[in-house]
Order: sequence, then structure tokens, then C-alpha cells
Amino acid sequence: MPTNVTPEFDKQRQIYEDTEGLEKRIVELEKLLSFVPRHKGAERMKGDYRKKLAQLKAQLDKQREQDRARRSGGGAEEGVVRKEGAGQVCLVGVTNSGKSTLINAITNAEFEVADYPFTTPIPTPAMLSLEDINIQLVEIPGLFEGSYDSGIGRQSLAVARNTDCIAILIDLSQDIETQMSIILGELDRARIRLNREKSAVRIERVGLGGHQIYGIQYYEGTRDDVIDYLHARKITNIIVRFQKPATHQQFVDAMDSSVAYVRALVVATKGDAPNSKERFQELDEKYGERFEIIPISAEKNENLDGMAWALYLRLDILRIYTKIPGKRREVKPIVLPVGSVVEDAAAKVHKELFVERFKSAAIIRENDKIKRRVVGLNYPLAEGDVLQLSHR
Ligand SMILES: Nc1nc2c(ncn2[C@@H]2O[C@H](COP(=O)(O)OP(=O)(O)O)[C@@H](O)[C@H]2O)c(=O)[nH]1
Ligand SMILES: [Mg+2]
Repeated sequence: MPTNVTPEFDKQRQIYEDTEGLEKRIVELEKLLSFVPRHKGAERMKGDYRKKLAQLKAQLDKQREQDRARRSGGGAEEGVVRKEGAGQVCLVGVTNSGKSTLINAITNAEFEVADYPFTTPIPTPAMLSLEDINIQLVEIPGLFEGSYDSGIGRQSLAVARNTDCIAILIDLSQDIETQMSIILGELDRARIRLNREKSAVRIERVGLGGHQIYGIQYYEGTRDDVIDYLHARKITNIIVRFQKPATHQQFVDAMDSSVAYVRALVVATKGDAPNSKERFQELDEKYGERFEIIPISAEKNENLDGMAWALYLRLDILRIYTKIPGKRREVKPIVLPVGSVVEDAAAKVHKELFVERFKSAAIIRENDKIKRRVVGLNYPLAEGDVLQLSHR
């Protein structure tokens, strides 16, 4: 039975059918779908085209994955810098953005600084002490368009993938947009997602049970979209759990175990340079919603302390101080991720068997209304807590 279609639809169908190349076909098919008539008789046709679209997208993903695997030689990625300290921050930026100067200004390191490109040829660490903890800073060689295709670029981006926080350095003496597009582009090609909620979609590959999809109300598409995608990827058994509002891209990312999720902020350098105020304003207007932006001048020593604490906060860690009754608290804190509870601290201090032998815990918070409270193993910890643990 022929479906009544509009002339635009017919024309677009011809264009789509004549188009070659996966990416272009996807674009044309998406256009075609938007021209499908809304009446009931066209529903079946719409369904078929959507299925086709999911197939094309899946093919494209697969092709990209294969390309990636080929390029990286199939080997496992490894950070080339061993992590030390309470957390690691990776400094990324184009060459001459002031990475080495900043590190020299806030650590004991003496990195070479120069106004010619690529003075720091390999990822290089330095230690920043902040009150009673150390944060490891790693400078990676300046990014450029195509970094990801070069050996050293890939190695550098592997450090950025595995780090705890990325500080994007934007040089206020150079064009903002050029720098941002290079940096965001290369990070994206390295499959690094910035400040993105990993937990929005959880994927579990299972041996049987078919397609089990939960929380579909959080997904921007429909259940059929998910199933079409899975069919097209020839995945028969899987659990997909949408836990928070999720876009199609987030679903596709979650299916791809090579995607890394990393916290990020922007450090705007050379705040003393001519025109830096105007550039900062531009940066803030364009990227202020997406990133926290911290202006500094390493040369004039401006806002370096504030920046260091901003890095600390972005690491999402807590400092907890243990204490033995009748004695002063420990000087060195134990460091735990935000969201940790008493049991996590206990596990870190006592390693094994503590939970079985746990008797009681007390938290001392100097500025709290209740200064000392007796708590259970599930009690959430806060920054600066002093923790008294006793066991049998
Ligand atoms: N005016 C100004 N120049 C800076 C500042 N920080 C770095 N520079 C200059 O920028 C150039 C590149 O610095 P460098 O730290 O080697 O950049 P990197 O390539 O990102 O490590 C050097 O000539 C530095 O003197 C700053 O805060 N203000
Ligand atoms: Mg450098």
C-alpha cells in the first residue's frame, strides 16, 4: 500500500539513496526522517528508516573503534607518570601557554621556560604541597591540532586520560578560540569526556537474559532506539540502566569502555599581558558555564594560592585526621574521595578485619554545634573531620 508522501520527502529520499559514505548517509537519513508524514499510515515506514539509521550509526561507531584500535596498536593504554600524592592534576594547553612557568612558581621544580615551542618534550611531574598534603602536577607537551595522531601526543593524552583532574591552561595573551578548539578537539579525539557524569548510564554485559533496559524515562530517545542500536551492534544480552538524564551520546559513550571521564577546570594564564582583561571576559562569556575559570599571573604571582585551592577542591577529596583517645590528632591526614563514610576511613587505617572488630567511632568537628558525636560505620565524613576509632 503506497503511503502518501510529500514532494520534499520524495526528493530527500532520492538524495539519501544516491548518497555514499556512512557519515553523509546518516546526515541525509536524519533529514529524511524529519520529512516523514505524521499520519498513521507512515508509522511503519518511519520505524524502518529509524532502524536503518541505528544500523548506520552502529556501523560508524564500529568503524571508528576499529580505526582507533589499529592506531593504538591494540595495546593497553598506560599512564607514563606514576601517581604520587593525594591526587594528580594534569596541565594541558598549547605550547607556550605558561605551564612550566606556573609549575615553577608553585613547586620546587625548575622546568625549562622559553618562548620557543615544545620546551617540555615529555610528560613531567612536580609536587605541589598544600598545607599537609601533596598534589602531583604533571605538565604534558603542548597540544596542537593532530597531537592525537603523533606518538608523543598519544602518550601525553594517555596521561590526561588517567589523571584525577585536567587543568586546561588558556593563555590570555593569545587567541582564546584557537586554543580552546585545539585542546577540546584533541581531548575529545582521545575519548576523554570532561566533567561528565559517568554514572548516568550503567552497562552490564551478561551471558543471557536478552535486552534488559531500566530507567528509560531518563533517556532522551525511546526504548526502540536503544534496542535498534543494540541489534545493529549485534548485542543480544545486556543490562542497560539509565540512572540520570542521559543523551544518546552518553548512552553510546557508556557502551564504549574506552571512554574516560575526567574532572576539569580552566586556568587563564598571563593575566598581566596586554589585552588579557578583554580576553578573560571573552573566555568567561563563552566557557564560564561549562568550566570553572581561574585567572592567574605566574609572573606577577597573582592568585596562585587561590588556584592551588581550586585544584584541591576539584579533586573531590577529603582530609580526615585519625586520633587516639587522650592524644593529639595525627598531623598527616588520610585522603579519601568525597562521599566516603567512616568504614572507608577505617579500612584505610586498619586494612583488614576492622569491621568485624568494630566497637565504636566518634567524630570531632570543631565548628559544629555538636562538637563530638558517636557515629556508626555508615556515617558520612566531612573535610577536616577528626576521627576516633576503637575496636575490640
Ligand atoms: N607576561 C607573562 N608571560 C608569561 C607568564 N607565564 C609564562 N610567560 C611566558 O610565556 C612563555 C612560555 O612559558 P612556558 O612556561 O615555557 O610555557 P609552556 O610551553 O606552556 O610550558 C615564556 O616566555 C614565559 O616567560 C605570565 O604569567 N605572564
Ligand atoms: Mg613547558
